[in-house]
Amino acid sequence: MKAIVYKSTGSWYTVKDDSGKVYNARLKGVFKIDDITSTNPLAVGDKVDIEMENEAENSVVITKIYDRKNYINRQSPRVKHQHHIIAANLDQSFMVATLRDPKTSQGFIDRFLVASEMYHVPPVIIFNKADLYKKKETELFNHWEEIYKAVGYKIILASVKENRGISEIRELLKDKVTLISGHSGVGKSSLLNVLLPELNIRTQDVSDWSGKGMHTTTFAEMYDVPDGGKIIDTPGMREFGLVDISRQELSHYFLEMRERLNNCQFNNCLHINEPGCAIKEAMAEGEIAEDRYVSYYNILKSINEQNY
Ligand SMILES: Nc1nc2c(ncn2[C@@H]2O[C@H](COP(=O)(O)OP(=O)(O)OP(=O)(O)O)[C@@H](O)[C@H]2O)c(=O)[nH]1
Ligand SMILES: [Mg+2]
Ligand SMILES: [Zn+2]
Repeated sequence: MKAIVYKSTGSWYTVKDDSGKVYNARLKGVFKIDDITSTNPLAVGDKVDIEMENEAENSVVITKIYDRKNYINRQSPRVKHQHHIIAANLDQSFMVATLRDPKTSQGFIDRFLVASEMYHVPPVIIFNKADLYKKKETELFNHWEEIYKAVGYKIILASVKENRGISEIRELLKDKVTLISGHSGVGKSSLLNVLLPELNIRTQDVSDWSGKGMHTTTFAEMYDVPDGGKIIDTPGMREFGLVDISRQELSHYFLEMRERLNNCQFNNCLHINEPGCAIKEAMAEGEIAEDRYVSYYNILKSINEQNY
């Protein structure tokens, strides 16, 4: 029987079959997927085969894991060199960012965008808590909006509290599998709660997403969108550790750099101080934002330090 993983707590999984029936599932034996060494072999969004194990307890075993269309992977915050798959088989991902309480750094956003390009998951950046933005934050938002729109990313200004930007976000969800990520406290679960108000009744889970900042989301979990589509809430992350990336390929994941790479004099140009660098030239002419270049440079340095 086929099913999809809706929640993973480590050793136990919640899966749902085609008819919408939910089971507790565990993995049978040892699986190695996609040749990745990860802390979790199975992630939310994975497609699996299940067999009934104990009808009374509604428990099943997972006997097969299907190939992934894609996945988002990040470096385990605890163990370097280990990866953690956040979710699999995604159509898009939302980065929920805030300019106040807490403030998301541009470096964090850019790392997330690099990962989105690496794993071929189209990103949307949602700036939440717009109700809290004063002049300073509004100017910063306008500045970033200009930068990211020029690169080709979709930016939405939202306030869950004041119901701003919500209908636009709801439109984007239709018939898609969407991952929501971002720092802790930016309002991911609150957003989910306004998008799916009936969730409150359906999940009967009071501890996970009270939205009061007292309990934070601890496991990734997928929810069905009534009009079609699925949405995955994730625990907030402090940093976004990129994995499997070489210094040479990094600029391919900055879209405004990718389209200019062929114009660099050297084909192994890292765009630092090589002669005839098209990226530095484009920056001097204001075609590439300095802020984005700074992110590029900082990520490049961090790859250096890991000795890739
Ligand atoms: N002012 C304001 N507060 C908001 C808004 N959206 C969410 N909050 C508040 O921000 C706090 C954190 O919201 P959560 O939804 O729990 O944040 P989260 O991103 O799910 O956090 P983690 O589960 O820890 O990753 C709560 O107190 C929310 O009420 C908003 O648009 N404006
Ligand atoms: Mg949450
Ligand atoms: Zn260059």
